[in-house]
Amino acid sequence: MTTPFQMMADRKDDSESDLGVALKTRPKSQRPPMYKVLLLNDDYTPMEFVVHILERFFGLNHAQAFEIMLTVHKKGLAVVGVFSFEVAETKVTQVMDFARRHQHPLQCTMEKE
Ligand code: TYC
Repeated sequence: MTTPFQMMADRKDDSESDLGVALKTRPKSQRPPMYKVLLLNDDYTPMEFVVHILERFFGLNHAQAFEIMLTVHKKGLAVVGVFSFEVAETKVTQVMDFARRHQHPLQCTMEKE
């Protein structure tokens, strides 16, 4: 026969049961993957053109755009924003089309964060 005392002794407390299960069955993350948009340096694209692109397609003010352009110029590349796949792809296409139309070799790419 099981006594009430034994039944209480067999019950798992919250830290043993609930929390343990919660950790093992962690719900799948709902957040979609995000993509970094990268701007690459080259020797020919004018600095003012890059600043204009950063203002026009990435909504940066002049000071922010100039700072990121200088980072790309000095370091070789910089992340100019992080977006959903579709938005990142659109930004890359806009930049590449605009650069090609103006005959500058500027390169813009994206990579999963
Ligand atoms: N390096 C270029 C120059 O000296 C400027 C430049 C900056 C080009 C950033 C591309 O993504 C770039 N005119």
